[in-house]
Amino acid sequence: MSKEPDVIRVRTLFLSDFHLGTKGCQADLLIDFLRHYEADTIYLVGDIVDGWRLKSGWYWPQTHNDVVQKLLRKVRKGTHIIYLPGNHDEFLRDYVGSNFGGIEILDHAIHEGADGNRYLVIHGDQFDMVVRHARWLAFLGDWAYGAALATNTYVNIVRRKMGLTYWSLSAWAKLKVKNAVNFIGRFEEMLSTEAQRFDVQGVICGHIHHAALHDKFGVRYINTGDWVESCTAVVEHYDGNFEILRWTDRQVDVSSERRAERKRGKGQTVDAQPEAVPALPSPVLAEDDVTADAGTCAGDSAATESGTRTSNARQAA
Ligand SMILES: [Mn+2]
Repeated sequence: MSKEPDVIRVRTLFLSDFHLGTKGCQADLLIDFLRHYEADTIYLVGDIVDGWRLKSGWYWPQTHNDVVQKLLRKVRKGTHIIYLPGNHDEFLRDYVGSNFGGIEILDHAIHEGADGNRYLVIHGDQFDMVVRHARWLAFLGDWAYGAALATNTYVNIVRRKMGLTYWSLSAWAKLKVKNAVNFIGRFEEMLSTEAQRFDVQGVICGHIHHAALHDKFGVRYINTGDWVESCTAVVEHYDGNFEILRWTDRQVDVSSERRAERKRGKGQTVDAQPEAVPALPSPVLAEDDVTADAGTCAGDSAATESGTRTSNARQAA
């Protein structure tokens, strides 16, 4: 029962949006995933611990502890872990540059890919303000973009000091844009723009709970998804290929394997090698789904393909 599963070793793991400390966190699936994968480097791409929620009531079951222990054990076994705080674990931004139990805290990082490309790794909430006001910023030019980024940080520090909840981009998007697909597309475009400003070939982020991997905006855009609903992770294999894994699909396979194993009789070793689940192709929305409400944003035309899994861009982001 406690037999270690066959472990897949990858070059890098990118994980985000665990929201530990909330009931939504799928800690059991996450622990199962962490048992199956070992990596040279793990990037924790923000919203790992949900500090905003913890303040309004302590929720910290054993499984959430187990996730933390599992990560610390990996550090002891030689994995390099880099933690890039998000908006829900923004309290850690005060510790950027520090090291906790071997876990390095950074605001953002540049990942040198095995494919020879460089990737900006960042949670992504830094762009909420820009995504919201993209329409105006396009008029006002480059300085406004920088100003919006700075304002975003400032506003959230003030909100945090006042004990307010985090203002949610995705909740706003649902109300305001009617169609969250527009918002996902804008977010993806903003992050891709930022990668270009950093003069790198791609960006790897989280925040909107919508796993993705594409090159629609001139650079590679990779989103790690979340462990509240979609249970997704991004791996970089040693050959340089990136892949989105969906662990909920994998769970189905695990239980059917177990059933098959029981039927065949005990004592037999079943090859429990988890198969990588390929990223779902982004379904294309009907053109008339895109409402005129946000129609003037520069990114909207390209946003229509971003997919129908809009429930992933949840209020927790
Ligand atoms: Mn976030």
